[in-house]
Amino acid sequence: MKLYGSLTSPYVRKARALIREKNLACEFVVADAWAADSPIPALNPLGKVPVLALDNGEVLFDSPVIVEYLDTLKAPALLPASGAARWETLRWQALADGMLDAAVSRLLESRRPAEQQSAENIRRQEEKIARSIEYTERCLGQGPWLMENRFSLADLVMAVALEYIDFRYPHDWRGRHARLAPWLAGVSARPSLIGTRPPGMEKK
Ligand SMILES: N[C@@H](CCC(=O)N[C@@H](CS)C(=O)NCC(=O)O)C(=O)O
Repeated sequence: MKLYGSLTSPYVRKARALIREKNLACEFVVADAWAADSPIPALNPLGKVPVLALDNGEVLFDSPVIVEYLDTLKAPALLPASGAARWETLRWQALADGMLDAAVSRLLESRRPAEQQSAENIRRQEEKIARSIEYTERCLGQGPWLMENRFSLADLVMAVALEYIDFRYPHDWRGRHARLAPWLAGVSARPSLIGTRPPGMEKK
């Protein structure tokens, strides 16, 4: 099994961290989706990473599909198999992915030539991120995990999203969300997250 992706993509990091959590055998192939000679469009018509190439020749994309597949390979499952806990976990993943989409969109907009940038688009993306951080803190219980009494996919994907926001859209969200900050510090201290931190990302 081979996972294709870049060291900085947070969508790829979700899969890389899960592979470490579950101690799966998977080769990591560094591939830049934007490069002219990238192998990615031949594997994924959308031209995006991550891509997971299975030993039987099948190829999986995108990150929610890949993490769900990887989670089935070895117990214990980080995504509950059924019931309310499953939908809740998938909703956390949808929120985390949406936060990443907003942070990426904001970053790409801010990298356009100044006269072509849309301040309105940047503001909309920042509002999505602010509301999502607020929502996450509101849902956080007293324990160290987002769901039930154990570490789950919800914690992993939300930690990846918040650390990516620190990396690409640094701002003082901790000042207004005093409970979320220690929660993130706890989850991001896991070896799976330390070992997949992008080059240049500092520990908060
Ligand atoms: N929804 C996709 C998003 C993946 C994504 O946007 N990856 C970026 C890297 S961070 C990419 O490959 N971009 C290349 C492109 O958009 O052409 C997923 O969850 O896998």
